[in-house]
Amino acid sequence: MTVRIGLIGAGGMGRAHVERIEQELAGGRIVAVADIDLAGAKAVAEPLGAKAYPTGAELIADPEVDAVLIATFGAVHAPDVLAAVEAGKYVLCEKPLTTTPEDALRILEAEEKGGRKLVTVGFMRRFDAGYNDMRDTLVSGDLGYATLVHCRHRNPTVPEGYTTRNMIDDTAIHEIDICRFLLGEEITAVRIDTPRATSHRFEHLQDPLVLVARTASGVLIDDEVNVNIQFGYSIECELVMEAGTIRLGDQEHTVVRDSLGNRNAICRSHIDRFHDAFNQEVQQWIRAVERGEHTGSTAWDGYAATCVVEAGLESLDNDGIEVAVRMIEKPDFYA
Ligand code: ISE
Repeated sequence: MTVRIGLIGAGGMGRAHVERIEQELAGGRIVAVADIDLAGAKAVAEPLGAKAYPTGAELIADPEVDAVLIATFGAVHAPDVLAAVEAGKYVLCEKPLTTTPEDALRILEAEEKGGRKLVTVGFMRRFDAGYNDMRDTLVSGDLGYATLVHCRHRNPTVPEGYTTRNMIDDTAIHEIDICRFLLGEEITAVRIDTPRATSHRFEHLQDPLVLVARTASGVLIDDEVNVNIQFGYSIECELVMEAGTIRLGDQEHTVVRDSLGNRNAICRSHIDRFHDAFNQEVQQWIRAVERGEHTGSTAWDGYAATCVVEAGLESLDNDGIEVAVRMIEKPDFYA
C-alpha cells in the first residue's frame, strides 16, 4: 500500500519533507498540499500532480488523504491536529505540538476520546543515532545513573521575526524533549539565565540564554541557546553519569586536512545536521501508518514539552526565578 499523505504548510520544512518522501523514502506519496498562500501550495503540489488547498481543514476532509503531515508554525497547529484526530487520520506534526498547554490538553482529550494514538510530534532527534547510543548507555546501567546533562544549541543566525520566546518554544524545546527521552522522566522545574547579549543579534532578542532545568529524580540540565553564533549550526550534548560520561560525537561525517590543519565541515542548518534522523522519523511514520500503528513521540510528549516551555517563559518574565512545571498526571492511555 502507498500511504497518501497530505502536507499542510508549504514553507521550508514542508518542502524538505516533500523532497525526502518523493526522493529518498519508500511507501508514501504527497497527494495534497495546503497553505494559506494558495500559490505557494500550488507551486509544491503541481509538479507532483497533487491537489492544492488554501486550508488544512479542506485537505484533512479529502477522502484521498490517508495521513497528514503538518509543517506550519506552532501557533497554528492545534486546529489542524484536532481536525485530523477527529477524522481518525494519523498525523505527524512538527514541533511544537502547540504553543499553549491548554491546546495540547484538548488534543490529548480528543485522542483519548477516539481511543487511538494518532498524533506523532516531530521531535526528530529521537531518531538520531548519537542520542540513541547515549540512551542505551544510560539504560545499560554500566556507568551508573545520570546526574547532569550539558547541552549547547547554536544556530548561525535567525530571521528578524524570530522572538526571545522562540528561543524556548522553538529552539530549546528540542533539548527539553531529548532530555526527557534520554532520562525517561519528566522535567519538574526550570529557570532561564540571561548572559551578556551578543552584538550579532537583532536588538529585540535576548541572545544567548541558558535554560536550566531539574528533573523528577534531581538530574540538572543546562542548555545554552545561542542563535546568532555566525559560524554554523552546532549541537552538543553530554550526559554525565556516576562513573563516566557520553556525548554526541562530531556532527559531521568527514574531516578536511589542508594547510589550515584538520577540521570538520560545519553544518548550516537542522535540515542538514539531522538529515538522517528526519529520514528515519518520516520513514518509520509511513511504515507505521501502513500497519495502522502509532510511532515516535506521542501527544503526551508534545504536551509535556509545552508545559516546560510555559514554565521557562514564566521564568524569563520574572528575572530568571526557578518556576515549577505544572502538568496534569499522565493518563493511563499514554502509559
Ligand atoms: C528550528 O525550528 C528548528 O527546529 C531547529 O532545529 C532549531 O535549531 C532552530 O532554532 C529552530 O528555529
